[in-house]
Amino acid sequence: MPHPVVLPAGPRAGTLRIVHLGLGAFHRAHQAVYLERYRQRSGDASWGICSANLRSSIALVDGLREADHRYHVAQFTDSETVTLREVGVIEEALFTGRDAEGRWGRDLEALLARLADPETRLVTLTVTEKGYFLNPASGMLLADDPMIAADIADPARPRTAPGILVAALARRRVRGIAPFTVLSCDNMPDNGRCARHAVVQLAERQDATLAAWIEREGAFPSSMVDGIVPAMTEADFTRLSALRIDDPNAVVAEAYLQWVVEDDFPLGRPDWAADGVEMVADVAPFEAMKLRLLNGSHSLLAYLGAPEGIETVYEAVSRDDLRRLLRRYMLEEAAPTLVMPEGTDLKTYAVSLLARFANDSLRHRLHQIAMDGSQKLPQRWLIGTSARREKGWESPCIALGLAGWIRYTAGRDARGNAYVVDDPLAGRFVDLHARHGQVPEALVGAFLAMDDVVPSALATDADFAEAVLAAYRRLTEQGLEAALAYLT
Ligand code: CS2
Repeated sequence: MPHPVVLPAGPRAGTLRIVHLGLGAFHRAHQAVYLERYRQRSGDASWGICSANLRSSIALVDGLREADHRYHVAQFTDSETVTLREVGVIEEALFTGRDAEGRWGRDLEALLARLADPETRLVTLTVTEKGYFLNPASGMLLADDPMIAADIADPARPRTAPGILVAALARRRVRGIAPFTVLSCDNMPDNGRCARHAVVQLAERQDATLAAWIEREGAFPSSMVDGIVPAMTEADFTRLSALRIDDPNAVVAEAYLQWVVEDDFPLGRPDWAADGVEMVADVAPFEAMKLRLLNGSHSLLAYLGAPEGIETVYEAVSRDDLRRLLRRYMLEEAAPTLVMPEGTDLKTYAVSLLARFANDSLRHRLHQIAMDGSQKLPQRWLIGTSARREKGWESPCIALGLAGWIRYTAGRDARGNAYVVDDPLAGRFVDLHARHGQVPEALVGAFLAMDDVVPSALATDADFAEAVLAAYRRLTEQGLEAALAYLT
């Protein structure tokens, strides 16, 4: 491939009106790229980002500081076509997680001061589903979670995203500064409402008048984000080196990006519609479409493919039977549960997803997607499946998917190799497999009875349970190929 030119970062002015919580690969390759485009086009540098990592990536934060907060994004359409850009909109990087010595909150005070600054207008979030600390089924705050309990006990030294937002909003209220707008960019339906719930419920534990003020004055628009950004591998760094990008903070992503945002920003926002951000009155149809079709398909591939030793999305969709499964799932099973956004044709969208999954320049690992299934499955599979069951319709693809998930959570692949099941409920999975692993009926029943994951209408649906059990038996006794052949 000839060496493509690197698009240089735009001008910097140093006004940081945006604070981001969740500095990771996705943020660097998605929201930051949109803002970079905005800055380059408009010349307006007043919307810089202070981005904070709340968990474990101290090396990333320090790496960005060393690099004057500039890094590269390589956007691949396929292995032949890449756009390389330098991004400079993140002008401050902070770390508030736990360091190697177990100490929390190195830059916490700097982050809280930044959030309480009247210049800060907007807070964007990519803290993943579990970072909201809400019960996925009921939407109630997980007040007994040790991290949330720690924030309730010591509100001035918060560790969680909701805790940090509450502490900062309390400072603003005392100083007579209006709340910043909170824009969730996580893969959940009504993600703005989730952010509001988490923050208001946590504030209620501390100060009812603060909670009422946030509820009344705060804006929490929802947004749908899309862009495939796999975790970086050594091979990615080597590939970038060959393109003359030697940057430890670089990110490889697909070229495709979408961001649909509910337009509710009392303190203003970048005028970024010309840069591809779609401003709408209601994000819900976009979010349901993307979660059920894209993320729902991803999870099917992950739970069915990873235990078979299939490593990546690309490898998975190179198989005819898995590609057929996705087509059937999207076009027959998910389609009737969706009201598509105006102007978007479901079949065209589904076909474009299959093409994106077949991008041979990304190594998107199935185990990465399989992470946190307990938090992801309700919105990806189960809400749509409940709607189908209400109409008496079968859902064979999702029944097989659930069978795959249950099998995946055992932590052992078809060849007997162990892998880590990364999920907040992993301890419960171990327990269920230890107790019921030898009796498929009991095991499937126990998983479907997890009422913080599976909606009650599905949990009590005997026909559906039977379909999951039959799929589980087929999968574990006859293997994936046979289970898929039975379906299609
Ligand atoms: C994936 C998403 O890891 C996962 O669960 O399904 O990260 C997916 O790649 C993005 O949502 C695409 O926009």
